[in-house]
Parts: sequence; C-alpha cells; structure tokens
Amino acid sequence: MAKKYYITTPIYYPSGNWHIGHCYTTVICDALSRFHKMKGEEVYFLTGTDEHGQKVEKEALKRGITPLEFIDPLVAELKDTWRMLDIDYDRFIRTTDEDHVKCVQHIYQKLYESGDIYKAEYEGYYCTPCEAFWTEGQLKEGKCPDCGREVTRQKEESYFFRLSKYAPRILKLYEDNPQFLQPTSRVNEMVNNFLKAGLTDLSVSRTTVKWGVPLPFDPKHTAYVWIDALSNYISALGYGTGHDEAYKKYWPAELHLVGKEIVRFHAIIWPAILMALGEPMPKQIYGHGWLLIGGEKLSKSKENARPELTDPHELVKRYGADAVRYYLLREIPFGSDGEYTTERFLLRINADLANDLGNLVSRTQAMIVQNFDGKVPPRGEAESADNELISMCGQLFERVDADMGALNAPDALSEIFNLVARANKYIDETAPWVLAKDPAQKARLGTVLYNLAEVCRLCAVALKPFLTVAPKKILKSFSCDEEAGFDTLKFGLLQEGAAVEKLPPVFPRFDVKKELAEVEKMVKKNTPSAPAGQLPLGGAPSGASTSCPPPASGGGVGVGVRPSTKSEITIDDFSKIELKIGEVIACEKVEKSDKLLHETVKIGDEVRSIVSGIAKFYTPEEMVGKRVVIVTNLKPVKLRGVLSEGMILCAEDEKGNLSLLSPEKLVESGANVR
Ligand code: ME8
Repeated sequence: MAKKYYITTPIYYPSGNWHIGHCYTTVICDALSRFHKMKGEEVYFLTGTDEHGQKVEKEALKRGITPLEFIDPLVAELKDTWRMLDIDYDRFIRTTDEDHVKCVQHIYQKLYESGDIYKAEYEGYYCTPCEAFWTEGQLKEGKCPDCGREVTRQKEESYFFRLSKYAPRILKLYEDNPQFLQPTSRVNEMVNNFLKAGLTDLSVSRTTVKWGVPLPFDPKHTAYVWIDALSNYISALGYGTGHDEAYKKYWPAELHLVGKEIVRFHAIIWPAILMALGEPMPKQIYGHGWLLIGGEKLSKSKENARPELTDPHELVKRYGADAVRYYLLREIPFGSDGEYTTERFLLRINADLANDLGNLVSRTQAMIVQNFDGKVPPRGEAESADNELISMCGQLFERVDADMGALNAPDALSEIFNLVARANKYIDETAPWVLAKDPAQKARLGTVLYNLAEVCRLCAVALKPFLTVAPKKILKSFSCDEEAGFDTLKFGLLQEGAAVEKLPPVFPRFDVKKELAEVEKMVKKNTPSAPAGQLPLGGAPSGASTSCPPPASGGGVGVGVRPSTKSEITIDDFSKIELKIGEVIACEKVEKSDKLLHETVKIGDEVRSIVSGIAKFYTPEEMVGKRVVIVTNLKPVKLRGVLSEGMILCAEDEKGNLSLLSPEKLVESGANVR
C-alpha cells in the first residue's frame, strides 16, 4: 500500500496585499507535496483561508458591505496567486465552507459534553490583529507581546476550554517525541515561555463578535477564531461531518508547516484540543523563519510590503514562477529568517538558473546539434575522467531524498546544483570543442555529450518538485517524458539517437543594475518621498550592513584593523591563515553576556559554532542570513562555555564600532577568501 502523506499550510487571513513572505510556507509545502507524489506516495496537500473574526467583521462594517462581500475578492486573489506560482493543492478550504462549520460545531459540542468546555466570565486583553487573548502580566508595556500593537480590555461571558489540564500531557508529548515540534529551539520557547509557568484555561467563545461559527449549545456565542481555524486540518478531511473516509485515510498529518509566530497555537492549543477529542497527534509541527526586510518581518501591517518589490503577481510576471519559487526554496536557510532584497533575488536566480543550469543545458544541446545532427550520441565506454560525474549522478536521488526527509529544500537544491556545477567543470576538463576538431575523437566526443545530456535530464527530473516550468521544457527538448518520476533517476536511461532540440535560453539572465534602477523608479513614482536607501533593493538590510569584535582570547570574534604597525609578514605567513565565506544560519545571545553572540555558520557543507563579541552592534536576527568572512583554521576555544570554532572578521572604527566584512557580490558559503 502506498505511503500516505498529509501536509498543510496555515490558512491565510484574507488581508489582501499578498506579499512574497505569504508565499514562503505554501511554496515549500508545494515542493514537499510534489516530491512525495513523485515518490509514489498518496499525498493530500491542504491550504485555504481563515475568514471569521473581529478583523474581518470590522473591515466589512467600515466599507458598508457584508463580510463575505469583503472576503470573496481577496480569496479569489489568493487563489490566483497560487495559480501563478503553480501551487498544486488538493483542497483549498475556507472556514466559511459548510462542512467546516459543521465540523467546528461538532468539536464544540463534543468538548462541551465531555466537560472540557465550561461557561464563566472572561476578563483580560485581546489583540485583534493577532486574534489572541492575553493576561495583564503577559502584556509588554501594556501592548500585545507578539506584535506590539494596542490591545483592548474585554469583560464578557465566555466559554472556556480546560487548557490547563493538558499542560503535563503536552510536556510529555514533546519529551517522548522530539520530532513533534521542530526546530528544537521552538520547544524551548514553548516550554520556557508558556508551559513551565502552567497554562490557564482558554476563552473559546465571544458574544461581541457576530462573524463566526455559532456554538451549537448557545448560539449567541461564536467560536474563538483560533479553534475555528485549527479545526480546518481535520474538517477538510470530513471529521465530524458523517463523511470521514478521507479523515480515516489521511489523519494524522505528517506535517503542519507554519510560521514561527503561530507555533504556540499549533504546538499547545491544537494538541490539547486533539487530546480532548481523543484523536491522534499530527506527526510534526515545524515553525519556519520569516522573510525579512531591513531586519524586520516582511508584513503588510508594518508597511514594508511594497507591491512594486514584494507582490508575488508582479514578481512572477517579471521574472517567472520558477524564479520566485527557486528563490524562496533555495535562499533562506530552512528554520531561520532570511533577508529579502531585490538584488539578492536577482543575483541568486542569475547565478544558479541562468548561468549554471541554463548554460549547461544550452552548451550541451548546441554541441549535440552541431556534432551529432541533433541526436543523442551513443554512450560509448566511460573513461576515468567520467567516473566522478557518473557517481554523483548515481547518488543524486538518495541525497536529495535525505534532505527533503529533513524538509530541507535549500540543501536538496544545493545537491542538484552541485551536480550542475560538476558537469560544467567536466566540460572544461574534457574540452569537447577540442575533441570536435579531431575526427578520431568522435566516439569520445559522443560519450562526453551523452554524459552531459544525462546530467541535464537527471537534474530536470530532480528539479520537478521545485520548479514547474523549466524542468519539463528541458525534458521535452531531450525527447524525454515530461511526467517522468523518480524511478527514472538512474544514469544511462537516456535513449541514444533520441532527438535533441536546441532550446532558447530556459532562464533569462537579468541585468541587475538595470532591474534595480527600474524597480526604484517604480517605487519612487508611487511614493515620491521614498528614501532610496530604505528600499529593500540592495544587498544588505537598511541601516545594518556588515560588522563585529573580539574578546581577547583566540576563538570567536572579528579583529579590528587599524592603519598600523605590526611587524611585516611574508606571503607564506599570511597563507597559514585559512579564510572562507560562511553563512550565518542561526544566532542567539550567549547567556549572561551582553557582548557575545553565538552563531551557527554554514561553511560549504560544514556547520560550525562560532562565538563573536558583536552583540552591541548586531542583534541575533540581523546576523541570520549574512555572509561573512571567517578564519577557519583557528584553534577552537570555549567562550562562556560555548564552543567557538573560528572567528568572524570585522572592521573596527576609531570609536570601537564594529562592522562585519561581507563579500560584495553573492558568493556561495565555503568559498575561499584570499
Ligand atoms: O497566521 N515570512 O494567517 P496569516 C515568512 N490565519 N512567512 C510569512 C511572512 C513572512 N514575512 N508573513 C506571513 C495566520 N507569513 C492564521 C493561521 S492556521 C490554523 C491559522 C506566513 O495570513 C505566516 O508565518 O497571518 C503563516 O505561516 C502564513 O504566512 C499565514 O499567515
């Protein structure tokens, strides 16, 4: 029997002004869903919209229309965004769907009958944008601790869910199933910020909000939007509706992928509801990071989501669905935040898609057309120069599968593009244009071109879950089945003699300067006062480019360089220092230190722990995603008990301010610095 794979995105608030950050969760889920489908699994991929609640009620009232008249066009726009990005979901659920409403009422009725829901009076604070309840003690300076906005005081009759009762079972759930909540940092957050202190019962109904699901046992109350919303994961499968075949087949979900700000609803409230219902737990909740602009979450409410720069429709129209999907899947280290700028986006797609993959395909096809009349040449005998390339092809699926098993699309793509890079190097090593001049080398030329065509085919198949346009074009141009699955990821299946068509460039190469100038012009036209330096166009977040300093000991931190006076060294002395580019994939403060940050840095395939004395100049959030220069052969030391396996370099000004050194262009982590 085929393995089942049920995967969900959160359901989106119909807020409109969809930005590229909204697309992040859904594009990853789509890639995972396509990947598992290609493995032959029975996949159910769910997404949708979260339509009830005070926010919508107020917006509709303001416009003098009904909530549905307000929501419907926004839902249509979101569906259109998913169509443009080739999101292939199995169901788009709306919390206004009849079967969903029926399921929510069933859940409330069941919990009311079992005594897990009881009536009392709610007194506390409510954040409407987050649709979250807070006690006075939880507020930060009187504002919502999550988003920092105003809260309103509420006092009303309400039904409560006995959340407090489930705290010990939730803690045990985390302990017994380390995979349940990932990455592990989110477990610490849940335990330290919420569970340790004990949970209070949760107000789960409102009498002041009319736009919601009426409670079956007391219809003047409507359901709390988070219980309504979370229930979508099982209502979509027919739970509680009398038609629950899909529920029996697919539940428990393999994965709820959500943004990190909504982990607490998914990792505390949702398990407690399921426990109260006596239903099994989802296998994993993964709280991913955010797309940032200038170090802040890209967000409509923060007004950093500029349509000219971040509207997915505009981006897809200008650069294509593959480019947007590729950027989202490749650029942001999974689990961490990642800075979004137009420049980074363009550099990434130019470097990987247009240069590396695009050139490999077009060079291979051009040489086959020129030398073999547009037919795949005979494979011939492999020589030792071919071994490494062929062996990488043999390992491709296994490696990509391991990365996708860990939900790590950036690493999976990096495996595929390592093969592309190896093939481009193979072209330089075997110099087919030289072979082509010597008729005695025709068979060898055929073998080289066969191998290259095979790499193109294999990479196209492996890329199908991630990109939806170009891989099919590439497969078709080599006369291969566009619907090919992973069973075809074996070296040597390409048919000798099959027709090869020379494609026009599969990925256009964008002129970065020109694009940036055009985008800036558009922004300025729409907001003449926009200060150019604050637009997310350039390489680093505004106001926070590169920096860092050292504690005295060997490990850890950057060196301030002054025009000075150390004794002369020879080039041999200098060459003893190994410098590489690293990418900061996670960062946190070192406990009890106001100077030190602890970074996790990816250097090529290696991940290292580094401690740096830069906490006064950079926040951990600013550090994540930065590419920095690292001394990699420094003897490891422990700083405040934390291992430091290298030093991040910084410039230091006269006042002792530190600024990180970063490569001026986008350079892969692991690159040598010399
Ligand atoms: O939270 N970077 O809906 P939502 C990455 N309705 N992801 C981002 C992002 C950014 N800058 N901005 C938004 C809700 N997202 C609830 C969910 S589920 C039962 C109810 C992601 O429209 C965000 O993290 O505010 C979340 O995963 C998704 O967009 C929907 O957010």
